[in-house]
Amino acid sequence: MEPDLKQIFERFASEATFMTGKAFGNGHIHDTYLIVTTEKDKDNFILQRLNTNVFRNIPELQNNIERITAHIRKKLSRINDSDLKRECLTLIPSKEGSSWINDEKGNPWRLYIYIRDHRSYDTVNSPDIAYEAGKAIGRFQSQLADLPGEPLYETIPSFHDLGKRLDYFLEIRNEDPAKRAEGAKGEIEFILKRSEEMMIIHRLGKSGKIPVRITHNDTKLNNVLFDENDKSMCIIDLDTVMPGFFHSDFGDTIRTGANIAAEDERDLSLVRMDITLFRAFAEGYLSETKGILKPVEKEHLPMAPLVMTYEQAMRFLADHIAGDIYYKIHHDNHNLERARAQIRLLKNMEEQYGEMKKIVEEIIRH
Ligand code: ADP
Ligand code: GN1
Ligand code: MG
Repeated sequence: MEPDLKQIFERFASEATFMTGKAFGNGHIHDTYLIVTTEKDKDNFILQRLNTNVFRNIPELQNNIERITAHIRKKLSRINDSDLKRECLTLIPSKEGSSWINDEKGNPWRLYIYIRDHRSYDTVNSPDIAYEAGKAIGRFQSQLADLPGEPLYETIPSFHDLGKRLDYFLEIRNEDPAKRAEGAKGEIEFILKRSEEMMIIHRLGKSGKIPVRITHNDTKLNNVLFDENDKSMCIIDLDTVMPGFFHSDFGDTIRTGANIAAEDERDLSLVRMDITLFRAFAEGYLSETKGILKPVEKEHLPMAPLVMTYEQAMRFLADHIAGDIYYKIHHDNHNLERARAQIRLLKNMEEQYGEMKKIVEEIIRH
């Protein structure tokens, strides 16, 4: 049954009148709705039913987001001409003063101001947009580098812990609950063959050589919103902002943004990383972070997109084998197709790895 969006919306202190509500965006995790309001001079809103299968502790999750947005807003408010409603997510409290509510079935919901007049991309073909996205990720990381207080709550434990991801992958392959392992033999083999090589950043992190930072951890291109001039404006989807390695963010933006095909492209001949876009992302990212990155972090940046593409291929494949229990899917075998496209992308990155290293070295030298 469709949720009663009007009734849920009215439990928040938006001071605007509900006109329409409809499903919105291409996110894989939450149920997201755009709420259009009657008054011309008031905001529209994004209402989300949170995925409690993925996020187990909603109070801690929301507490993280309150802290993150308050910190960024404080920084923006010191800059002339900042547009606080467009450059940072704004949570609207419920009428009882909490940043989320539970509906009668116990499902949690939250409300954000809709970022008006934004542009959003699943893929890009313009180096200018790639540069802007890289810059936005770097800026976000540096904005949060001095977040006061306790470490952020780990909303999904071991989210980018490749060792644990691999353990789960092997477990689910052995268990094979949906009897799909046989049909994905080649893909499974591909993943297992690279398990040692792809562990490099993870190992350096575990041994303390790569520092733990505050990172976004889900820097898919469509989590960066752009303004009407294609300047990067706001980073959204803050649910996984928590301790992590800078590499995850750099790597995932390139995995999604420098791939000229869709994340789930079925025609694998279309899937490849555009090296010009890679350069633009790296230039944008490093323009904001060159001063804070340690030499060991810089040295391993070129490997980050490969590692994140590998991790994503493994995650999609594991979810296919598990019987599609994590990601929203739109048709049968969707997770397998996604995994295949990521595998193809990784192969293509492997071919271009030498060039990627040269480009990063060049940018750092200048
Ligand atoms: P998911 O975790 O499911 O990806 P997101 O929080 O990323 O959920 O939201 C899904 C989509 O909704 C985004 O990709 C974006 O298009 C849109 N969206 C989310 N929040 C806002 C906002 N405040 N303003 C405008 N669009 C938004
Ligand atoms: C999910 O929430 P969304 O759609 O931006 C996932 C990411 C994956 C991505 C793959 C919390 O991102 O980790 O990289 O799908 N988010 C979570 O498309 O698992
Ligand atoms: Mg998202």
